Amino acid sequence: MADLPLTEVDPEIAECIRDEEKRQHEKLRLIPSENYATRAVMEACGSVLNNKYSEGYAGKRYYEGQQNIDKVEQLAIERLKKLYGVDHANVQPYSGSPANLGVYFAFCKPGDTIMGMGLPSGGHLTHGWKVSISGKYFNAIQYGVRREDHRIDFDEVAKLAREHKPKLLFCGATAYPRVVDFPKFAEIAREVGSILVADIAHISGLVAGGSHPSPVGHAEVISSTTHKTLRGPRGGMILCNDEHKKAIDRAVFPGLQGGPHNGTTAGIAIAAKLAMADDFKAYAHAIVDNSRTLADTLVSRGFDLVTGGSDNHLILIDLTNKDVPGKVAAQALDRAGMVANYNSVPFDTRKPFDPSGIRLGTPAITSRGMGADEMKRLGNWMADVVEDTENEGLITRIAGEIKDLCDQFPAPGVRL
Ligand code: DSN
Repeated sequence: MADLPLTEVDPEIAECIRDEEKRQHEKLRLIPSENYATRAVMEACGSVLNNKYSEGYAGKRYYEGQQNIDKVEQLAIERLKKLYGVDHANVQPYSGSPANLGVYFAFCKPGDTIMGMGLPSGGHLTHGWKVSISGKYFNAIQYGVRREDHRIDFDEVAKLAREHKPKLLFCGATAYPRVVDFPKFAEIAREVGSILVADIAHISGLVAGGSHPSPVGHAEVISSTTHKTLRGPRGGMILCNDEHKKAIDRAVFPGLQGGPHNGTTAGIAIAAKLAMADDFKAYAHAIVDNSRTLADTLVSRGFDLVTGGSDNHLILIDLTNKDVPGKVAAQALDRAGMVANYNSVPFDTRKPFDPSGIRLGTPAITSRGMGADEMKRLGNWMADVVEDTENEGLITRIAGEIKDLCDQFPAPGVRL
């Protein structure tokens, strides 16, 4: 069995993968944290690197046979250092949540005070939300956005920081459609003696490509996933200056994890190399341009966007004025070939599992090469569906039009 292809060994799983390839080809994938990893990244993830254990760091491993793994990890580290202009990179966190746990473990003890953006305002679970270990093991203080414009409330951030003096101040979000003002956060962190952590999971590709300001020089520690706008494998990374290198490395291994996933490490190295190429800059800027065009189209069709628009890769729509719950809208959009996720909006009066909004973004459709014309068509299709969620005739027609569009823009890394 060991040398037989998947289709023979396990036809059921082979069929699931084929169906997923078809789905990823024929739908417009709008979940802002998703993308298409390049074919080279996928090859590395599915390679023999999967077979090797390598606890430790290059030159200091607990297993023999690291001749190739050490090279892979060093390439990933050196490329990320160059790409982001930092002293050090740890590429071993299994994903974004373990990366953030690594940061906590490097600097905090249980019960210490930390501060981050609340989940209902667009922050991540691991920034101190009460159901997450970050909210249970630490004294987590949460800041939010202003009620009037849904922008980060820096008066509140400064007031809470002065009052609680958190050891770590997290900035960065999962559902915030605007630029994160890193210098402002850094000023507050400096004043109260906190370490500023920038979680750039959503925007690491935009930062690399120059379409979002960089936190380097402002945040002492930067955490991220590697598979969102950066377009690498499912993984995580922590970037820092030399001062924190030892603490971060120790926290990730042996503090938190065992052996790194070496195929992923190779994928990160490839993604970092590709992110240094000129066409990546064009891609990163196109993501933002597309998001703005899509936001404008949606506004012209009467949608109420959180903060009124977008200047990154992400759009958050409050559907209250359309009288359609987020879940109903997201399900109708999926049937029509547009895959977004239902999402709470700031000060939502509905429950998180049945919220008022939908969240969408342009990374994956930009990776397919789509531009302004496609964004305008998309915005109008979305409006038609959300305004008539039970019209299955309309939904079927739009699903067909979307499939035709998708046929003209092959998805990278997806082989049908
Ligand atoms: N919260 C996930 C997202 O933004 O989709 C990432 O962890």
